[in-house]
Amino acid sequence: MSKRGIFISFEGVDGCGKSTQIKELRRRLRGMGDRLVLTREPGGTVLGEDIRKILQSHADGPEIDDRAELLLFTASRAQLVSEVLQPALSEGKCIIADRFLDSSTIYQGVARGLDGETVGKINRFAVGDCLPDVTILMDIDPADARQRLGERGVADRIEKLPESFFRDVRDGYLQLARAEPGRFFTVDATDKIGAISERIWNMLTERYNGLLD
Ligand code: Z5A
Repeated sequence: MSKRGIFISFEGVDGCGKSTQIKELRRRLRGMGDRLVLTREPGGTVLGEDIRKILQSHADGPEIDDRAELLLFTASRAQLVSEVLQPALSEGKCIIADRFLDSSTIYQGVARGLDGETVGKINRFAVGDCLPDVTILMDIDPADARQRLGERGVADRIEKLPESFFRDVRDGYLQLARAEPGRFFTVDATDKIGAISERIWNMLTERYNGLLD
C-alpha cells in the first residue's frame, strides 16, 4: 500500500473514555472535513456491524468459543481494512479508530489466554501492513471504568465478565505500551475530560505539525 494519511487508534478497557475523547478530537479536527474518517471495532462496515451484533448479544445459545470469537473480531477487522481504512489512507486521509488490532492481542491473546503468537499471525493476516501510526492508550483501573459503565445501564456479553478479566486487559495493555513506546501514548484516563483531550492534542500536533489542518 502506498503511503498515505495518518492512522490513530484508541485502546483501553471498556468505559475508559475512548468514545468521549474521540468526540473531543473530532471537534478539534472539524476543519479536516471529509479528510477525517472515524471507525469503530467491531463494526465500521455493514458486515462488521452484523458481526458486532453477534459478538455483543449472543447470549441464548452455547458460549462463543474463544477461537471463534477471535476469528469474528478479525473478520470484522479485515473487512474494515479493505473497505474503509486502506482506501482512506491511500487518499491521504486521517483515521481515528475506536479499537484496532491491539484489542485482539489483549482481549483474546492475554485475557482469554489464546496463544499470543497465533493471535499475532491472525491479526497480521487480517490487516496486512495497515497498522496504526499512533495508539492512544486510555489507562484506568477497571473497577473505576466499570462504575462509569454501570451508570450507563445494561451490560453486554463481554462487559459481564469478572473484574479479573479486565485487570488482565489493563495489565496487558500497559505491557504492550511499554514494549512499543514509539507507537503508544498512554494517558491517565481518570483525569478530567478536558485535560485528557488537551494532552492528546498536544502530542498529536507535536508529531503531525501542519498535517492535521
Ligand atoms: N473486543 C475484543 O474483545 N476484541 C477485539 O478485537 C475488539 C473488541 C475490537 C467492544 O465494545 C467490546 O469488544 C469490548 C472489547 C471487545 N469489550 N467489552 N465489553 P464496545 O465497542 O461496545 O465498547 P468499548 O470499546 O469497550 O467502549 P465503551 O464501553 O463504549 O466505553 P468507552 O468508549 O471507552 O468510554 P466512553 O463511552 O467514552 O465513556 C464511558 C462513560 O464514562 C460515559 O458515561 C462518559 O461520559 C464517562 N466518561 C468518559 N470520560 C470520563 C472522564 N474523564 N471522567 C469521568 N467520566 C468520564
